[in-house]
Amino acid sequence: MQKNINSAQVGIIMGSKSDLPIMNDAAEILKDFGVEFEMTVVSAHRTPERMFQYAKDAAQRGIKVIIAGAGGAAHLPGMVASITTVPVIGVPVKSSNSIDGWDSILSILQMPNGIPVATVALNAAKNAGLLAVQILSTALPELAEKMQAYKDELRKKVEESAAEMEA
Ligand code: RP5
Repeated sequence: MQKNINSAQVGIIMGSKSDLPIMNDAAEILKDFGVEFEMTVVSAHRTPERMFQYAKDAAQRGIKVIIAGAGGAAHLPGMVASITTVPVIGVPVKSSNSIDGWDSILSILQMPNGIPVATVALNAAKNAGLLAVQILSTALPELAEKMQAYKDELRKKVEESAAEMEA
């Protein structure tokens, strides 16, 4: 699934290989939902030309959603969003160069008007994967059904916990 670049619906990119342990959570969700994706390293600061090219080509390669993770001075999601019309979900990573995570969060969250990035919680690549599935499912009823089943499962688990606690 990950290697089939041509049919990938979601592009997962990250500023460094060191982000992979966090970003893998997005990949796992996409695998669970059967969504084709690609995954690679694109650094805004260390490979700006690569970042530009990735963002420039994404739409015409068929990418529908980009999930971009970075830590510290996390400029990757915002810069990619400035270049492409593809929606970008930003994952702030608490990386080795992050002071406490807030730098990553605010670098991704505080975008200027006109260039939105859908920012998830710190290290919340799982939610980024789920949000990507939800975006795609607006045009894919089968995927929407799977998402409904996922939510039903969450509800059941909470109801079970409540019943246990109340017993
Ligand atoms: C960011 O710097 C990357 O996204 C990563 O979160 C952080 C540290 O990168 P490495 O020094 O581990 O390559 O650009």
